[in-house]
Amino acid sequence: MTYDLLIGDRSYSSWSLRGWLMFAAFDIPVRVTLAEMYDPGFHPTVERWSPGFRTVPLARTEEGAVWSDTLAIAEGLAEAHPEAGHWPADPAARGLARSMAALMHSGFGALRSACPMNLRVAWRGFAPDDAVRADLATLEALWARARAMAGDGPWLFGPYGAVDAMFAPVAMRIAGYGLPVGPEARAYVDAHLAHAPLRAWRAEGEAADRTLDVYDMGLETAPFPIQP
Ligand SMILES: N[C@@H](CCC(=O)N[C@@H](CS)C(=O)NCC(=O)O)C(=O)O
Repeated sequence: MTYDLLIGDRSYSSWSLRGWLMFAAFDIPVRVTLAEMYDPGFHPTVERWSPGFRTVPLARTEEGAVWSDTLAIAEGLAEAHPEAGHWPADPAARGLARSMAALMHSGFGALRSACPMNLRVAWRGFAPDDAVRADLATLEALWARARAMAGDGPWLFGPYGAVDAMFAPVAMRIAGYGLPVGPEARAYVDAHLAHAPLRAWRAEGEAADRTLDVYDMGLETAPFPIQP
């Protein structure tokens, strides 16, 4: 079974990254179509894939079912590929993983709006305000709670799971904006920076060579910590 996935610009679309990782990090074949963000054709393309929806990512199965939204993609794939391990097998760990993925989906608004994902550059001199620091404190506490339940492996519950795909863009923000986190959280960020699928995604975004000025923070830049 090969799926189709509609994504936005790889360097900037954090939700597309999450959706794509739900396939790529679990060795599930996927054919990607790019809809360039801020282009007049973007929303009409999304609507053609799934009338009434306006955002990427969108996944389509060979049978024509469409999953809009990263959580729908995670649940659709977990149902179709139970052996892939999107969620932890242990019920308590699975409950926490699902809760954390849901919180990532609906929360951390301060961090998300102050630090848009940008995989093309790192920013120097970004000063997080109290709201961003509070989001980071929540993240660190939840990550530590998950790691306390983790089996073998560097990810939140040991092996890579859907919850790690949900947090991958946050890890990229911590790396790219130099956000202050403790050593445990930093180790988790470093695991994402070294993750082969994420590196491949970033390299493809670089190759697209399309810089969107709307994501310019007006700060001094440095090379992004993952190098090709
Ligand atoms: N909750 C959605 C969020 C998707 C989302 O906001 N995607 C952005 C790109 S990163 C988008 O398509 N924006 C276009 C728009 O909002 O019109 C998900 O989980 O997939």
